[in-house]
Amino acid sequence: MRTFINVEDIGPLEKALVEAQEIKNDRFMYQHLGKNKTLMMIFFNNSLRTRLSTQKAAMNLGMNVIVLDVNAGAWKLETERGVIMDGDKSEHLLEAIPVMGCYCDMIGVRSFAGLTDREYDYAETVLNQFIKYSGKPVFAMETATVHPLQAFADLITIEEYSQTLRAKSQKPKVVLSWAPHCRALPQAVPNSFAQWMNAADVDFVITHPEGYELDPKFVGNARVEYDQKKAFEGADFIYAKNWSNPGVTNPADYGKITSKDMSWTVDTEHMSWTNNGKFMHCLPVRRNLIVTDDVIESPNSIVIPEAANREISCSVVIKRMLEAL
Ligand code: AN0
Ligand code: CP
Repeated sequence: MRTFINVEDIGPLEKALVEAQEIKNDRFMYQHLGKNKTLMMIFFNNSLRTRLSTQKAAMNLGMNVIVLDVNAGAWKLETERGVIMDGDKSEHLLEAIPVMGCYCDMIGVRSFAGLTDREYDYAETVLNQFIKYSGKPVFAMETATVHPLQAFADLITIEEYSQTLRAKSQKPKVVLSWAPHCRALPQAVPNSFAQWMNAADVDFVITHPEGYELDPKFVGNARVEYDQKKAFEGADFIYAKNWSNPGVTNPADYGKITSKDMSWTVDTEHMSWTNNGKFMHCLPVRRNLIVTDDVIESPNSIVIPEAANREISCSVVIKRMLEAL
């Protein structure tokens, strides 16, 4: 595997899930693969889980790890070509990337959407420059439009909590629900979640206020239900997330907050509509905007085991990349 961006990159999901459980049972079984290999993690944005779980996964696999926070100590980077660089940016990404590639065997990139230029964000301009100019395998640690390490961890978690249903040959009903937020957030998490759920063996529904339609390439064949209550009925998993307006129905709304409707906050009444459903969120989460204290603290909240599975999803991804070096 040379890149990890979309669900197709991991190949058959059943195989990836078996590998995930194998690694979860013995996290150090592939320790020999990473000997004398170096992972470079590059952060253009903040992180808690991705930073820690990716480093942990790489260490489990015997790798050395270098972490660069671009905005904390590196030269400010220009990303556009053709710019006269007489401002505060001392270095161009087009030199910085191949230089970074010289010092490692594999690169993880976190670079969020700017949320001002839809075309630039959806072209994955920064990620694609890393792929093109670093000369190394590259995986997304949340880029402009995708967060596949999260979606893979979410799938692992859903499968772990679906064993009773699977034993009865039933599919879990999984609902991705928009929820209100005070800041404009990217669409990467819901995009990848939708892409992975469409590929998985689940009954998948997306619910959000009108105007918040995700990009059709991620929605695929998913059912979109604008009535949140109808969507939640009979759900086994509620996956809450805010995203800013994707600009699909109205391009001028791209990256904007066009609803702050607090009736979408997931509370105990919302959860009572479900089939004793589990509550999921990628974290970080703002309580009492996305979800109430009661719901996130309830026994049905699986946000912590979900976060724990980030180490597992990342271990599978790095292992596959090491095998292909
Ligand atoms: C980011 C987002 O919504 O994409 C990261 C989530 C993993 N969240 C925030 O910026 C709060
Ligand atoms: N879920 C997730 O990616 O969290 P961080 O932004 O803390 O890495």
